Amino acid sequence: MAYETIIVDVDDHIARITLNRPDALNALSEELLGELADAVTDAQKDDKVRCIVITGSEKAFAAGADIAMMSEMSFVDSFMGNLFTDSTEAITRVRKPIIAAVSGYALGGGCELAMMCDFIIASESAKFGQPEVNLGVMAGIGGTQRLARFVGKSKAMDMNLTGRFMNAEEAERCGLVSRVVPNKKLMEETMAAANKIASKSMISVMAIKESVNQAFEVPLRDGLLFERRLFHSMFATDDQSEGMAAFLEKREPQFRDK
Ligand code: DAK
Repeated sequence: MAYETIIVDVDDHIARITLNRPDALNALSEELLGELADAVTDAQKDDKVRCIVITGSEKAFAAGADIAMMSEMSFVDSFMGNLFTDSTEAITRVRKPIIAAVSGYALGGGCELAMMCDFIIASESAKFGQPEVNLGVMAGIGGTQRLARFVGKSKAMDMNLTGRFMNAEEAERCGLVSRVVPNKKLMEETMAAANKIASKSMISVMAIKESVNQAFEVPLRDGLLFERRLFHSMFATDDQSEGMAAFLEKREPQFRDK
């Protein structure tokens, strides 16, 4: 499908989606988030795709929701139109893993989009922030909720109340990003991680994603039961037999997603 605000490349089992509004530092418009939702939904349906990568430019992953667009909006427009809800829910419904590769600014909705992904790999130049307070508003798609779960109450309050930016080193230290890599290596390292995931059994991969996400939804006892039952169910798969046999036979497993 031809898109206006994103670029999609599917290669080697990886769908790589690049946000592409360079003149506005990839600010999130309704069109961009709608196209992104379509692209990840297509990637979910495409049997070739085993992992999804969302990235931006060197200067900006995304500098937030489009302020020019929002400046024209009333409460009624925002409430009745339910702005960004369908598109962001479509992104979080995807069952295949999504990696955010972040360079430069990931602010407001940009930081929130990165947090909707399964994990974030950041370049040394990455800057994260929830500066909506500077605009007389507040975060609206996870900046108070997901960020608090990632980094704890104190830093989530600090980021949201002061609007300050956090650099990559601080973001890694407090658990917002999984790793920081040199600027020039961002895509190489991210694609290596995506390829590693793509080589596993998709049954394990998708079950792991569901199970980790349960940790943020249910009490520990329920989460542990969910994990244990999923673990038990793995013994109904050919990939479990193959994975364990390959280990014992000292060879690489040939997973078939069966
Ligand atoms: N929206 C629109 N345009 C943006 C933009 C944004 N968020 N960020 C940057 N741009 C545009 C600039 O206006 C400029 O355009 P021209 O003037 O060249 O036409 C161009 O990108 C380059 O930006 P700068 O000239 O400002 O570049 P600098 O390097 O000097 O500064 C910066 C980079 C990232 C520090 C600065 O651009 C900046 O502060 N940007 C705004 C950051 C921000 O406040 N982000 C939060 C936006 S509010 C909702 C849920 C969530 C949200 C909304 C609704 N619902 C549930 C309904 C989310 C809200 C937000 O994210």
